[in-house]
Amino acid sequence: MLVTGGAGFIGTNFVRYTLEHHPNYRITVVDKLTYAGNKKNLEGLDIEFIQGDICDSALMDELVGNAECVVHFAAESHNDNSLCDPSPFVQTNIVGTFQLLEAVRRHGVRFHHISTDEVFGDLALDDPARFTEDTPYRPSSPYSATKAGSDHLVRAWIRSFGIPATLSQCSNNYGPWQHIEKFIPRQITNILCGLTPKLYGTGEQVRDWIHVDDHSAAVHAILDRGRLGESYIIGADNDHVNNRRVISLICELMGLGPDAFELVADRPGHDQRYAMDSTKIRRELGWEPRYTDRDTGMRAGLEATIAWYREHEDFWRPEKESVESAYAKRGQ
Ligand code: NAD
Ligand code: TDX
Repeated sequence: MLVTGGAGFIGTNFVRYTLEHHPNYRITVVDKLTYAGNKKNLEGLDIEFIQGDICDSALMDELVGNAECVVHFAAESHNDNSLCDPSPFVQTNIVGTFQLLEAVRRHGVRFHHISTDEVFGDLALDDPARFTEDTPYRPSSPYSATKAGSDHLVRAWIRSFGIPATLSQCSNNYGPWQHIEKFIPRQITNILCGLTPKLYGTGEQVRDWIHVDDHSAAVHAILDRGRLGESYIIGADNDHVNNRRVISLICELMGLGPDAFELVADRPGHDQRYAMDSTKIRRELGWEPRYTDRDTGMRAGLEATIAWYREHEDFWRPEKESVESAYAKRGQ
């Protein structure tokens, strides 16, 4: 199995999950090691690691040619960064995916493309609808537009060239090894550093949070039993929890009052609500998230995540100051 972007947040968790639950795979990770990737995340694991760029067509040809399947996580992944400089997003998310698809076409290898809920755009806060596999694409940020572009390429390569591929669109992930630029680890590490947690705008926005291990399990269900050519939505029914509730819960779990956060400048073009209808993957493939209970599911996942960041200061401390000073320049 070739895992692209395996030194990032979800890739690291997926590699570890695979080694534990599917030890029949031999894993090669290819990762450019951008600011978001860290080779130390994979230290001590029985895998092959190659530092490389998915835009490098010769390297992708060689690695894909040696694999039986490819799971494609590598991407520029942070919305706020895409608002400052979209160019690496176009390069990696679109051109990089194109290079992988061409290699997959040459070698006829099984390909799974990791996409996101954001390709569907957003819902109004009072809209009870959920995204399904048939929801039209309507991305709103440079990040989500480039992810939508990569999905379109995958679908075109399936239809035009018959590559053996599947796609999945998952909602917001949380868990260990997530970069501290992202919402949940940023607030946890702020509190650990004695800084005030920062909520964009009024915090009414809704993200359908899912624990990263549930995402990994869903990807394996698709690899094992998914129908070629199909897309699968992955979500854990957390679309009743807004950002304000999440930040309050983190404050409480870390011994602060529920209002111990500050409101900061909103994200331009901020998507309001994501909500996922994951009926298809549950019915067809029998996948179920483990972190689901409507009242305590996120609490249990957050408690474990907070404990992980407490115990792994070496993962985040070296970058904390520079991440916060970049946010401070933007009033966030
Ligand atoms: P991340 O930013 O933590 O990790 C991305 C990894 O890709 C890093 O290790 C980075 O070094 C590597 N990378 C970047 N450009 C590369 C290139 N040109 N060549 C090779 N490697 C490169 O991202 P993440 O949160 O782990 O997201 C992984 C995937 O899951 C992305 O495709 C993202 O769109 C998707 N996704 C993320 C979420 C989420 O909540 N984080 C939700 C749904 C889908
Ligand atoms: O400090 C913050 N305060 C805050 O209120 C940050 C960093 C974010 N936010 C808000 C913005 C969003 O409404 O929290 C929400 C989550 O923000 P991010 O962690 O930046 O995630 P989001 O923009 O929703 O995108 C994430 O989910 C979909 C991932 O980063 C994407 O890669 C994935 O595709």
